[in-house]
Amino acid sequence: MAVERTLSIVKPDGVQKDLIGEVCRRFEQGGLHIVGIKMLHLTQEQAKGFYVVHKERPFYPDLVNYMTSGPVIVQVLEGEDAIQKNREIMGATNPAEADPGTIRADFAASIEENVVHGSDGSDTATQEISFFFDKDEICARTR
Ligand code: IDP
Ligand code: MG
Repeated sequence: MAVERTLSIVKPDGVQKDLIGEVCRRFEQGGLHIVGIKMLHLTQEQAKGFYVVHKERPFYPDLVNYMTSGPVIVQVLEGEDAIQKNREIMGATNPAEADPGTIRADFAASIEENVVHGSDGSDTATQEISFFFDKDEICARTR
């Protein structure tokens, strides 16, 4: 294992349900440290760009509308094996298939409105972090 950074998003449904603190608490209890965080209301252009990998999928227009329907929290998480660890804490995309005790099993309304995003690999983590954060917006933990 190595110390990694990954991108997390509390999606518009998670913010609407006042789950920001609960989601961050689960990351912190799981050993993931927040090293960058901000609230944004994504534009259509930002949401389309962020999810461009899914642009041919039938759910893409709905996904873009959902992700622009309200503000989101974007954050950079740091820790041992952070990319995989974040995915474990989130649970499977479809809440019906997510392990008990995961964020999505506990709070997601549907396969679309599933509360959180997390990078799925080291290349995507690097790319997704730089999509939202300048270098000086990420603070190394000095204590
Ligand atoms: P992930 O968020 O678990 O990595 P992806 O397959 O990358 O899942 O899909 C990105 C997002 O698109 C999902 O989190 C969810 O919001 C939405 N999505 C994925 N599959 C479907 C679907 O079959 N119907 C509607 N929305 C979907
Ligand atoms: Mg994904």
